[in-house]
Amino acid sequence: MWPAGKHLARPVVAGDTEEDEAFAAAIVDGLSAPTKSLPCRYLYDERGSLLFEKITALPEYYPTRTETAILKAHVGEIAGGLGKGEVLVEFGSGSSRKTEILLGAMPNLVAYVPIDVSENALEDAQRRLSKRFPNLDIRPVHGDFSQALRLPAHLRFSRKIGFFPGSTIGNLEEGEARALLESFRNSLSPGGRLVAGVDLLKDEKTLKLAYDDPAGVTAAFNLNMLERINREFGPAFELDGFSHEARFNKEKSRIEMHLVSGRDQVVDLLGHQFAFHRGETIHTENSHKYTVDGFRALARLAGWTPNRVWTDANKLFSIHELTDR
Ligand code: SAH
Ligand code: AVI
Repeated sequence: MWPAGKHLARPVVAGDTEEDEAFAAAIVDGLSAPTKSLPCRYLYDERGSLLFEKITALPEYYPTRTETAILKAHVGEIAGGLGKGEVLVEFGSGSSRKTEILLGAMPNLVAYVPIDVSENALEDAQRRLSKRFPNLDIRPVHGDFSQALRLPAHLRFSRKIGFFPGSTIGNLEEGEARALLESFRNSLSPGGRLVAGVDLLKDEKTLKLAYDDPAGVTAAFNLNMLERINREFGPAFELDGFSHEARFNKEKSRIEMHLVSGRDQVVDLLGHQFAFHRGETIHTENSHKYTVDGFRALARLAGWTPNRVWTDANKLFSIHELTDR
């Protein structure tokens, strides 16, 4: 039996899930294109989520500690008056560490719904949070946050607050980012509110160091994409044949992560032969950097009303409050 995916020359294997099939199809599509790429959400398997957590503690990776400091400094304003009878929905929740700051200031929340593609990250976060907040109803959703939100029946009619920290919005192209903010508005309406963390445009040197740290943790995070493919569908990639590169694309105001082929090589994967010439890359992630006004304009295009904005003194990072009215 053969799957329906148009490029998928691979038999369905017993035990394959829909998720495996979607990943396999994305690999074949991405590596068959003239400019090779892989969707960045596949960076986050169990190992990828652990490596991302290590990135967040690096001295060069300023976003996490800066956003955390902004949240701590302004939690009264950000969360004040919110939470009573409401559901907090977090998109791409990962470790939910920043969420703890908000949860501490929202004692009357009805439920917390973390959504993530990384099952391990969701499980670890639930374990930790249920110890710290034993009375909180935690309802993890394992899945893609770009899909329409389906809440358990008893929560469907509660007012919803969205939380989208980490500048994960920056990982989407402009059109996709607008569509995602629109879909969040639909999921959170009526009377919805979104608190979103957005990394700000800054000098190239700071940006490149944040995405190419000397300890090589970001390189390991990026190369884990190939290791994951080898684990799930391989062996296919020779890991010494590829290296990590972080590029600043000034025109598009973004850092790009690439995996660069160090030699001419052919990779045998999923019934296909993917040819790489020396220097050719697989584009694995974009991380767009916004200005405060640029993000507010994008939010408006998605139908939100931008309200308050909080930043740090050095204007490295911003937190935006968007309302649905
Ligand atoms: N919110 C956390 C984690 C940010 S890392 C923080 O601010 O530190 C991005 C997170 O989004 C990861 O946990 C990753 O697994 C998740 N993610 C990425 N793409 C996703 C998608 N399409 N749907 C759901 N989760 C996604
Ligand atoms: C999750 N996301 C916003 C991170 C970022 O900064 O774009 C992922 C990351 N990639 C490399 N380092 C961190």
